[in-house]
Amino acid sequence: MHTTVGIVGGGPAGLLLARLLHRVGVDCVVLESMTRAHVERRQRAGMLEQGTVEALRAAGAAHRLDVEGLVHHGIELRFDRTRHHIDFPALTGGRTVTVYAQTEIVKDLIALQLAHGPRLLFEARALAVERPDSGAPVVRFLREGREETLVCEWAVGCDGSHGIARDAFPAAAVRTYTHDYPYSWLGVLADVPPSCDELVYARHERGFALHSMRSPKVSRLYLQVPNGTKAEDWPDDRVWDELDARFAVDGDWTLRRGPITAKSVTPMRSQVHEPMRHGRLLLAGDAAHIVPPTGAKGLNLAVSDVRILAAGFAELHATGSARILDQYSELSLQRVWQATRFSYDMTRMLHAQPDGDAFDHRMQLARLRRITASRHAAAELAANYTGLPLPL
Ligand code: RFL
Ligand code: PHB
Repeated sequence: MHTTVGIVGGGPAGLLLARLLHRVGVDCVVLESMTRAHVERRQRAGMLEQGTVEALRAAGAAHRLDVEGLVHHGIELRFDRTRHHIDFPALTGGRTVTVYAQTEIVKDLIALQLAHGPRLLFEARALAVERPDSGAPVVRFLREGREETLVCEWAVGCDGSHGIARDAFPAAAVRTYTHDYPYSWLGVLADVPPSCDELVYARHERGFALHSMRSPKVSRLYLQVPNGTKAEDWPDDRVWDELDARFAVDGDWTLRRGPITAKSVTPMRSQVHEPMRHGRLLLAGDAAHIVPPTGAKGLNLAVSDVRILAAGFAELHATGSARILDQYSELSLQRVWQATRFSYDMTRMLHAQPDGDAFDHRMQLARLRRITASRHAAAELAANYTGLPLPL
């Protein structure tokens, strides 16, 4: 099999890249190791930056998003039993964010791709990317028990944090930066209307809690839990009681309870692999970097990588110049490190330290009070949360 751009991984990064390339006439093939049903069911992100929404529109993949997506004008920070609204449009010159589940983005992109191309192969597991230094990298993959090859002009690894594309970088050419956090998130999905209009990020001595949503009928909630926690140790009543304790405020507010339909534990890690390009192999999304979910940046970063890549391939196709592709790693990493910093700061500011460090606790409160007291401090949070500009 031959193509111009061989894409490993059919998550949001790979699928969106394929769509954007198809729109500018660049041929590509997407190899996805899992089944369509599996990819469409994986519960992940929910909060989209404005630039992410614009990229999905540019890809012609926002018809349902524009109808069902919930536009949010801010978030709530909750601490000391008090609620504080951070008004994004007022602080950023009109920017907003949109709640629309990653599962729905993936469904929309898959439906488009299966109807209009380019080629998308499920249950096609890439084994290795070979010869990234040559003008024709090769992806070896396994399909229906047989090994096949995809010969391309460029290969893009969009295969997530456990992918194989990265392994094709020579060890001496890569530097990996990692920070592990001493806590995880227990996430639940519940068939109950959200108890709030905007996302609530709550800092509490018992630990962090987040109230998010998937639709007017479905709530998504998270609790900080110790590393190593098993979801089975958290029966539904315990989850709701703990959420109640952490979201408690002085004044009127009640958390609605409903049937929990999914429960999972996610560890928290920041990791960046540099560079994001080696020869004709480029990495995008979680394959190159992961952030803790507190800043809602993972999916948005995957999309910004893809926007830069798509601009690079469009330029190459139209003019023969690889100027943007040659700068891809530096351009993307600027934004990656800013999002890594923001996610780290949000995480550190909102989670209880397991060793109960009293000084740390006071620092967290001082940071939160500064954000709610100073327009400048709030504007800095709002600018990062709604998304920094693309460095293009
Ligand atoms: P994905 O989504 O992991 O997709 C990678 C795809 O590659 C496939 N694959 C392979 N295919 C072929 N051959 C191989 N050898 C392969 N190896 C892997 C996989 O099956 C998969 O389909 O990476 P991508 O596309 O880079 O997208 C990244 C996002 O999924 C991720 O950053 C976000 O979900 C992170 N995230 C959030 N991001 C946000 O922007 N806003 C949020 O609100 C947000 N909340 C979250 C999150 C992630 C979470 N978890 C579970 C980690 C909340 C949570 C709880
Ligand atoms: C989610 O809705 O899953 C979500 C929203 C915001 C975050 C993390 C997760 O910061």
